[in-house]
Amino acid sequence: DSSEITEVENYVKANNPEPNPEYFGKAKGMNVVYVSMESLQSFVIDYKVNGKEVTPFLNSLVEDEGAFYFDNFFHQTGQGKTSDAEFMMENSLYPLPQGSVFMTHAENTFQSAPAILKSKGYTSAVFHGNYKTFWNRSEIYRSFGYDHFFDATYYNMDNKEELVDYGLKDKPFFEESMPMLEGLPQPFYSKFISLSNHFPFDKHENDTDFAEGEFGDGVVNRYFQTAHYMDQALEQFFNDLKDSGLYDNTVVVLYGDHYGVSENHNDAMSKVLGEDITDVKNADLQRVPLFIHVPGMEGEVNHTYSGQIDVRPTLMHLLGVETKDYIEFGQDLFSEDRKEIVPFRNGDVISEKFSDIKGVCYDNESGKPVDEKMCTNIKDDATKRLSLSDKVIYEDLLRFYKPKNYEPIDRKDYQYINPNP
Ligand code: GP9
Ligand code: MN
Repeated sequence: DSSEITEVENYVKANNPEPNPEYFGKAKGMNVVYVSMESLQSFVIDYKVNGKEVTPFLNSLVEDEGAFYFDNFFHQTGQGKTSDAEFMMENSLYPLPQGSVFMTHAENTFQSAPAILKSKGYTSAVFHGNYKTFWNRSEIYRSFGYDHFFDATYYNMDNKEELVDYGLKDKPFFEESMPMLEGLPQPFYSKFISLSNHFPFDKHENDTDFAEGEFGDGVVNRYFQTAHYMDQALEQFFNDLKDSGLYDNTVVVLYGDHYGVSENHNDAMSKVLGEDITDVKNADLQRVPLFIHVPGMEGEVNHTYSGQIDVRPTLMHLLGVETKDYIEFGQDLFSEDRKEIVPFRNGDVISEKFSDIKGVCYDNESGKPVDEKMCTNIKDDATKRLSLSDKVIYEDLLRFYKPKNYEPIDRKDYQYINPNP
């Protein structure tokens, strides 16, 4: 009932740090482009196979484009994989301990980024080379208030060479997306969901001259090849954004959605990294890349311990949108007094100094186990955040909550009709 939302509201208000005035509003009125980079983990950044960089384009973004890069940024997804990552980015609520919110709670009331920005004059759109029902996207996007969903029916899906299991390969996907993006009224809030670097990382040997790795495991070997192909597709997309003139007026956020190489491939991964894949190392490997490019700002590498939950307030504050009246569990990545804590759905918690991995408390610096008491604080904090967020979803509590200066949306006003029925 409504007293429960008051408990959540009080917690959120007491625990969300103030935005950093040096960043607040720096991207006011600009367009937004999000890119979900399928299965991309941070270990590929600056990694070389046979002396060649796997992701030369991404590696150049800080230096050449002035992007921000977050090297202690983690995915926090559960069974909902891509959809869980999307859910956090749009809502700054945690995904559920089981299943995907997209599948189980699509008709809840949400106060999502597309709806928040709608009242600021934004048009919103999702671009994805798979069909709209996958992950129940065409239902939950209505609850998020997405104006447009350009799914596979908007793309040329006739050439078998250009398809992988889940849809269109990244290069044709971004290429065919450009005219649709350019056709949107500005400012727009948009999301591109890439596909090529999806398990089992195949069907790209003729699309790049990047050789497979030689680590005795086909999945790991090919991962570098499909990641390289995605990197090239992203470079092409950036060039197209520049040619269209959009680049100078658009915030671009690139994020890895979740891990691609599971623990089943630890033998090969220990060859890749030249060290044993311990529990701590496996937790380390849940880092995914996050890049934010803000036109006119000089970026840098930022080391704050953070996760996908934290991106929405960061973006909103860059756009000059206050978030203190929204129910959100993330903390602005640029805030001076953010608490560096990353709760995971498997029960692990990583923080700036200590990490609780599979019930053992470790000191980050030494990597050695320490007295479990050192992790009590972060564990309690993580449990509190996760359980309040879960309650919001399970009991559909945002029904009872009306943020100030927010115009509620009605999911009935949104639907996504195929262009060629
Ligand atoms: C499917 C794509 C992949 O449309 O987003 O989803 P995943 O299997 O990574 O969750
Ligand atoms: Mn995915």
